[in-house]
Amino acid sequence: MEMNEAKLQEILDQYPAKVQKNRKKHIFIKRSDVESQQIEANTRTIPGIITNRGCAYAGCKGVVLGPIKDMVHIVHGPIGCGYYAWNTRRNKAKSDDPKQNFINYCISTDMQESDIVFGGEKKLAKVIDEVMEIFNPKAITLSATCPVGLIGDDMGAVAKAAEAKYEGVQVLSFSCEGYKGVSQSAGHHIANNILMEKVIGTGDQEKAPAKFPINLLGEYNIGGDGWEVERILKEIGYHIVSVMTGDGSYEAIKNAHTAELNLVQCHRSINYIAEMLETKYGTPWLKVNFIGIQGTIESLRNMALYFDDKELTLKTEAVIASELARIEPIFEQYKKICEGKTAFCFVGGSRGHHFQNLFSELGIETLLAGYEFAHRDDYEGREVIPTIKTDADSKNIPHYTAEPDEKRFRLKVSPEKLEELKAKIPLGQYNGMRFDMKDGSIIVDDLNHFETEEFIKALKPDIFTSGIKDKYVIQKMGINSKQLHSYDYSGPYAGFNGAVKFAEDISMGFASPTWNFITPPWKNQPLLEGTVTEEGVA
Ligand code: CFM
Repeated sequence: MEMNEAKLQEILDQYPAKVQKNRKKHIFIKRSDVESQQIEANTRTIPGIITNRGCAYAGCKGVVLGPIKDMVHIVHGPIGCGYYAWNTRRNKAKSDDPKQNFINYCISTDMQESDIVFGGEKKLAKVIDEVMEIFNPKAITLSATCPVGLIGDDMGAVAKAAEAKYEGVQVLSFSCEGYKGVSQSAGHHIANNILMEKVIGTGDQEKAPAKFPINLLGEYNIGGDGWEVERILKEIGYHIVSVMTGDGSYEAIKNAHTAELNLVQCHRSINYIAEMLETKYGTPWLKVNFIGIQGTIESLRNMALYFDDKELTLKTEAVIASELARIEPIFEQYKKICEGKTAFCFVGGSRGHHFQNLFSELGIETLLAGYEFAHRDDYEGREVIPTIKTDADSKNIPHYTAEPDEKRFRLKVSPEKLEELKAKIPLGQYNGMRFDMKDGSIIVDDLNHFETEEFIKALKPDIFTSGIKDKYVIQKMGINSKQLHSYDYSGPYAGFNGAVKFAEDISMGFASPTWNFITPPWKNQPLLEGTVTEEGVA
């Protein structure tokens, strides 16, 4: 069955009128014969609808701060919120100095009723003392959960007192209470602002120690993705100043100002820092996508165009050629299993788009895609940003504006060269998901469980890549289901090796005999429904 406006309406008709009016704005069928297709995004989920979103605290602590390995991250709140501090996201990290790698620890103030009634500041200060005694880190983050904001604990004051007590230790406080936004997206922004204001640029280095220095932004090393990207970049000859934030290091991030180019993988979670780095230090950012073989190749070639160095360009091509020669024969084998299949790809804020590359390389067509918490620009392209209205929810994010750094601001390329490059490569730019999808495919924002079931019944995809909350429901419907948040214990899926690993994993899913033991609901339900009336069958 194909989706069209009438069939979409049939699904929506099952909602109460008010809900239908709301959800209609979050769904559209791709058409290339119209110039723009606006979607509503980054707005509140209707209460009672089973959504897959997380909270602002999850976005701040869980996503952006958590992967920084040489800081201790303290969660101020009840122990339940510690779930997002518990490494379920699989952002891996290794360190040359094992005493400064705290990635495996989950630290919570474990607020109890008495702390809620009498205040939790003392308990937080005590936890900082314990952390200093046990781990002796150079820096600490404090992340607020909902009750902290509700009772009015002054975390900033506790952080300041701790900095006075432990000289040279930076203690950063993040007001990222879950309710500060409609999803984890607000938490990304809160974390970005404070990292930019208080960490980036505090290192003493004036110049990177090697040629072609870059920062890799929005790469969280899920299942080792960042390591695979680093492997390729290092082989070509790039110097990676810092990664934000997968396997990231506080010490390295302090010197991020020394890079000559910022790469942006997940723009949703980190485009704020990318923009501010350009304003403050004059360093442009390049949108990359290391998911998929062609995406990786294109990103590498764009980087070479930016640096415009003969040797680097030759090395880029040599690495691409040798990697392709190695992986293509294996990839082709998996392609035979995957070709002709169909997919739904619904993930947080950028993977719903990024992974479509890999699907199409394997001959799989994406019928439906979307994001949990993206903004309109992720669907429609970065140029729509000025037209996005700020609502009350976005005003919860403390404002921060970066200014050019008097000493360190330096244009990395001349304005003329920048314009010339912008015509060739995505500098300071990304396209929305809409542009890469076929006509007739469905784009859904904040897909919920009801719609998930309805779209599956209507389109019966062969594979559904999604998150933890939806994965098992889908699997029980008999659909090969792959989790793209933590990669179901597998990975990496980025770069050349990652593309092969992904192809292998989903092929295994297709070939599994498990599906013979599951009867999808529609096989037991009549496809046509009718009623007997006096006039006969209607
Ligand atoms: Fe960026 Fe991410 Fe994503 Fe994200 Fe996330 Fe994630 Fe994600 Mo899960 S930072 S927006 S908040 S790519 S944890 S590593 S997989 S929802 S699509």
